[in-house]
Amino acid sequence: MKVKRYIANDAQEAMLKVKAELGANAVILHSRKIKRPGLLNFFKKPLIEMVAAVEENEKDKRYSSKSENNGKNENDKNHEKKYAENVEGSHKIDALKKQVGNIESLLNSFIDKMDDYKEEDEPKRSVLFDKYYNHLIENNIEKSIAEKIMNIAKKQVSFSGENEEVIAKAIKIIIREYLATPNIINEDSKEQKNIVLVGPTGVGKTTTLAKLAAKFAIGKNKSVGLITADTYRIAAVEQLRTYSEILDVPIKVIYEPEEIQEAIEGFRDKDIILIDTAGRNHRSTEQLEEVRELISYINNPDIFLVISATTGYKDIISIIKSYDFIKDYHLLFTKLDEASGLGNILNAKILTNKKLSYVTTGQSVPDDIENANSEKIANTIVGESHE
Ligand SMILES: Nc1nc2c(ncn2[C@@H]2O[C@H](COP(=O)(O)OP(=O)(O)OP(=O)(O)O)[C@@H](O)[C@H]2O)c(=O)[nH]1
Ligand SMILES: [Mg+2]
Repeated sequence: MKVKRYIANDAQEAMLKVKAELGANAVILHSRKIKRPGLLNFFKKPLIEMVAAVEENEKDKRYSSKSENNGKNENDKNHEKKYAENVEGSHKIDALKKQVGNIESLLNSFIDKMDDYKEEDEPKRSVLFDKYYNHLIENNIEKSIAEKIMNIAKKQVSFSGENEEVIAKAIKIIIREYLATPNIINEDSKEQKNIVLVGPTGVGKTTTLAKLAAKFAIGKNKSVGLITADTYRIAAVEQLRTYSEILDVPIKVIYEPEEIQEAIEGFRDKDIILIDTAGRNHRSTEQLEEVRELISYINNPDIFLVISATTGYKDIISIIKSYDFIKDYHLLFTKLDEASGLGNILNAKILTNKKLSYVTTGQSVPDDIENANSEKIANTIVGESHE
């Protein structure tokens, strides 16, 4: 690893120096303001000291991830198509819903009583029930949650008789109720919104931030400002800067958590401020402490914990645990197009009891984002037919 120290007039100039010499994959280890030497310079703007490092062979790896992503694009299209088909399917389900409207209120009362449910009251599970139970497991729903869902659905069958359509419908309603009503950003709020995306590395925070910026700035004609606290990789700043140029929304880069206050102050005329953070290893308490510190400087932040729908259950638990220092946040799921099943959305929702918000379904900025829709997710999990 090559480590170098740079002094520059401002952060941007320092970044340029690092980039020119160490390349886009350089990692900023440290940056701080320093006083200019000499008495006469005492009142002048401070200089920036930046220490950066790069893996010696890192430059060669720069393009490999790009070609991988291109490969993914084809896949994305297929998954997106599948997802789109499920949307179409949801219209059919709407019609079905009317026919079995009374099931719904019945099930809701079961969900309320679910925690009193006693295992020994269970009738034996039939082949059809086993099939649906297995289907839920295959879609990454955690075992105990799948058990609960099937137990509630079973009650329904004792009213309606064992009929595949009724079971499927019942399961969809139960899942939908568990997922509850998502809560998206109210872009018409009179107060300025300070939106912060946090989460593990590589889940899609920056891409999602750009999608949201486009949604608000172009789609809703709001004034938007971007702030990035991710200065660990030069490429990360460049990534957001590129979006900022394309979308014509201003961007501010901060190097220390406390600088966020000044950056927000500078955006006081904006309706919405979107704040990107560096991907944090949820197993590193030190890295998480920085997130905690950053958030502590923001008034009324709207925090979104970004999780990839492809994450395994064990990691979901560990991610959720490591972010439990944040009292209030929303869940934002990415990469639905790549997930083998959407069960982890349900698992995370039940584990956290936080509201769902948006989901992302591909790499395209700004298109591949939508408001989370509990019914659509439930329909996707259960599917149309299992014959
Ligand atoms: N298939 C798919 N890929 C996505 C989605 N969202 C983001 N990506 C891709 O995931 C990769 C990482 O995205 P970033 O936005 O850089 O992720 P990040 O969380 O900001 O990463 P760090 O800042 O390094 O923690 C990129 O290749 C994105 O194109 C999505 O919904 N579906
Ligand atoms: Mg990022």
